Amino acid sequence: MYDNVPIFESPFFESELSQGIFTDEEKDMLRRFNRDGYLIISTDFSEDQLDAVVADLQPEFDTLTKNGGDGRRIVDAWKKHESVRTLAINKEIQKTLKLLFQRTPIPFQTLNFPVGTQQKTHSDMIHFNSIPQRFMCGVWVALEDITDDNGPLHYYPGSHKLPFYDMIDMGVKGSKNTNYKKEMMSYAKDYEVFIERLVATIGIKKEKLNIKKGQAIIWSANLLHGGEKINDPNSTRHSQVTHYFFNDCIYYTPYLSDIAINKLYIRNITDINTGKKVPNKYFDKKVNPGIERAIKNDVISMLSKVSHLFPKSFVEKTKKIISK
Ligand SMILES: O=C(O)CCC(=O)C(=O)O
Repeated sequence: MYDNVPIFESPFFESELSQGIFTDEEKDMLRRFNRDGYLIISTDFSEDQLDAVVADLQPEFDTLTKNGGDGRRIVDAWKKHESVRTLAINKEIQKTLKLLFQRTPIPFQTLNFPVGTQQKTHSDMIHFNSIPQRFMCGVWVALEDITDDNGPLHYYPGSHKLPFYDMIDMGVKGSKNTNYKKEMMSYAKDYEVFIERLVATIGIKKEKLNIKKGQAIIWSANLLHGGEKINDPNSTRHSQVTHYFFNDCIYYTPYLSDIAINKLYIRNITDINTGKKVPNKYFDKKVNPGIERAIKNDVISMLSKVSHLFPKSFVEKTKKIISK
């Protein structure tokens, strides 16, 4: 077994499946996840639990809309609303994720949408990746029935098997995106355009997610997906996505990183299950958040430029302290 590759992504998938202890039903789920990169599931949420999320967030969506925002998403509402947290920490969903990835899931971010996002096609891996790679997924829960009218989610079955396209493939230095505005511009201009062209060129088939209230889709890190056009402008499309990493990894943001020059934008994630920070780990050893490392490198490089103004021993000592 190669534990540093999620089993469904393994080039030796069938052989690994036969070595593990799985029921026929589990093998079927793993085979579908391996082939398609997504899985549509039923959940055990009651109507009341689903409705509570919508009711709790409605005032915030209203305020966002009133203040001129597009009112399309609330990030990390789990911190304030138990109803949102309840969906994110659901045991049955996490049991399924544990089966699919053979590691313990860590819910680390929630997004809530009142209407269709019409978001361009992307792979979540550009936002969230792990080392070892691909220990990440999204779980999108329908809080009402989803049809072609209210801007359903779309996805490309099997697209998780495509290579992962990082910012360098677009000719962009991710770590140069040092503020939010630059980040967003580069994401739209470089990344989304590249993926749009990729999808059109290789001609893969798109599917739209028409599911019922209470159903959910699990997508693997590299599955291409986005939001369809809203056909009914008066429609709502309440939904919640929870993003999950898995234990014992480094968690980082590829579109802000340049690994080759040691600028790894490591995330400092919180496990929504426990409310506690999760250490980044590489082969069982803790690793500090990389943005700190990137800053340290910049400070050292600046110091080197003015080092002739100071005694050598002082410069060396300062570099040592910064590097710790
Ligand atoms: O809900 C949608 O329309 C898109 C959501 C999405 O792409 C995401 O959360 O990564």
